[in-house]
Amino acid sequence: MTFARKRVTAFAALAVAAAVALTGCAGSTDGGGDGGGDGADASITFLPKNLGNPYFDTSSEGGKKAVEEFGGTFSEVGPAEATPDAQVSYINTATQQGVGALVVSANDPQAICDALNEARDAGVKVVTFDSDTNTDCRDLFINQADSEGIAKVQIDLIADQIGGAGEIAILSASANATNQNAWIELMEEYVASEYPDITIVETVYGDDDDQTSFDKTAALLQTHPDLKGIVSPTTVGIAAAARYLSTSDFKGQVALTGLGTPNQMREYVEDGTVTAFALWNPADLGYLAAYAAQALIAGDISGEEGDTFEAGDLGEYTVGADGVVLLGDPFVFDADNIGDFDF
Ligand code: RAM
Repeated sequence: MTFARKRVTAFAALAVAAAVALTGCAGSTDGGGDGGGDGADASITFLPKNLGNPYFDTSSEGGKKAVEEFGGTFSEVGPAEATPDAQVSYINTATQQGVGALVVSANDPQAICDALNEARDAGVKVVTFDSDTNTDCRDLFINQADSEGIAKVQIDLIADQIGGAGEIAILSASANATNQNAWIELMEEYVASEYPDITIVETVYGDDDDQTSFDKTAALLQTHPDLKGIVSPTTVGIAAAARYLSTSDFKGQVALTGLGTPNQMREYVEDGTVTAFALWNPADLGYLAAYAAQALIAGDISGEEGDTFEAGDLGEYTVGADGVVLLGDPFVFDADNIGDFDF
């Protein structure tokens, strides 16, 4: 219904944003935002769920671009594995260094809260992005898209790809990830209310690790011989599942969708393993998170509902309920448009 129209709008916005955000920092002066001037002491540390994930490489690129625009200092640190408390030591180090802000995607809603609150007591602003903590351990959460919309787009895609009936399974990231768990719960509710002929037979966890995700895909297909489709709401999971399917007898027989980056999924769309999947622009997400952090450091906002701030090329944003700032809508990629994107 409205989705087709949204796609067009989001497409235009993303194409422009991708061009802007991914050309690097060359020639970029202040993009009209008025954060400049008081950004000199803005040292901002990005802490993704783990390192080595192209999704977070791209969000950090966006963050770095923003920090360079407002004249702060950017750094990125993170653990090798996306486990619940692996980020604690990085948070403690940033606190000791007295950085201006931490920008964190959480592997667990609670496990890093004490460390984050110690950082805040020491004057560090805490912005979560992508995967939130509990609300009392951060100043703001930069949400990539409305969770209901993220759940709906993935289920509508798989339903379309399997003809609206049959067994499906979910290949998630790590078992405690706030973002995937919220989306999975909403996907289950949405299937129950909208698609009575679809059954979610199992949810497995690939831990946002390529090999684990690959192995879990193989196991799912063995365990459930009638499986019609897999939904993987993680860029690591969907790419590993696509790689498995692409050289197996299940290619073209078992549908796969979820959340992926165009660069990781391109070959599987081109070889017919995957027809369509969704995401937002991670570069924009990092860019917005960095501007939000800078606005907190500068004292332009405190994170209260109704606070507004300028996010460079992305324009003005308003803080919503529970300290959440929303980037935009998810976007669907398929064979017709995937060539337009490079991230
Ligand atoms: C992976 C991570 C990230 C998630 C994306 C969709 O890269 O789990 O948190 O937002 O997938």
